[in-house]
Amino acid sequence: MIRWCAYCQRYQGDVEPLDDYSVTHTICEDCVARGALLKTPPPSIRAIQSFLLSIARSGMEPGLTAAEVVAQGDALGLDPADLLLGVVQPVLRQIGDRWARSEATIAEEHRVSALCSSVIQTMIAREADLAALRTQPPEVLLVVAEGNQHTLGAQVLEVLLLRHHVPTYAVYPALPAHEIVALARRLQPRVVAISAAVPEQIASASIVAEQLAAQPPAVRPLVVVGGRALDGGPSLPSGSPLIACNDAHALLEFATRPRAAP
Ligand code: B12
Ligand SMILES: [Zn+2]
Repeated sequence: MIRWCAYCQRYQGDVEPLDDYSVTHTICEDCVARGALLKTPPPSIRAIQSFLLSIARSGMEPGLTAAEVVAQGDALGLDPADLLLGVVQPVLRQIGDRWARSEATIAEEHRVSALCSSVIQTMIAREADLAALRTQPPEVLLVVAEGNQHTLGAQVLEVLLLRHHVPTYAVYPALPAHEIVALARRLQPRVVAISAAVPEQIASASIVAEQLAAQPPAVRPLVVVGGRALDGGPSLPSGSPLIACNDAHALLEFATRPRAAP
């Protein structure tokens, strides 16, 4: 289930059962601290649920445009990162699950993915100050693992990193391992974040991590792999320099952590 704070309308992460895409409510610590419990909650959770359904329906019928999705998110007062993580992401997961159970057609999945992709691009494009962070020397090099056709997760991460003022150099679609290594040597980011969707794609991320482990400590990045490839639990060989982590907020923490001492 997708959990939102009913008071401040911020996304609070998912709770079991994860394949249930209904929106449930909670109250976040900040709102408790502000004494919000004593006030009547706004009728927001139903609105978020029906917003989610109207995006999902765009797979089958003429439905919403990206501009309309962004405008409705604004009208509901949603933070852009919450819109992407708490609305767009569950819509994509749900269509994937329905497709895996043969309940959705490939055409439906493509339509929903295309709509979500343009919502993400619209979010990036409209934040002029974020664009500047894309041109600075990057703290994070964000790439898609060799062979991975899934780019939307990485795009959501890009928005999240930029909104947290982390200079980010992102490349989609996928890159071969040797190009990721060459880019990392040239750009010298603090973190190389690699998005992988199926377990076989972890091997190329391992190659990147092993090659970059030879860099001098002052310019040696952390190499992190994340994405649905980790669903069955990360299975990295012991001693691998590759870090497996699927938590977007942990990535922010890696991006701001000081480099290892020489
Ligand atoms: C859209 C989609 C596609 C589209 C991708 C379009 C595009 N431009 O991205 C297309 C049609 C191309 C596609 C193809 C395939 N897909 Co597909 N796809 C999906 C779907 C529906 C949504 C994925 C998505 O965008 N989610 C939303 C984003 C925001 O979430 P995310 O990707 O999980 O990313 C978040 C986190 O994982 C994390 N994260 C991601 N990367 C990283 C990296 C780091 C460093 C960190 C810290 C965090 C992190 O942060 C992101 C934001 O929160 C999922 C269904 C699902 N339930 O997820 C299947 C899914 C991912 N696909 C799957 C499969 C099997 C395939 C195919 C192999 C199918 C086939 N037989 O042909 C192919 C080819 C895959 C390939 N070679 O890469 C499986 C993967 C199962 C697995 N892990 O083993 C899924 C889960 C569907 C399913 N239920 O079986 N797919
Ligand atoms: Zn709250």
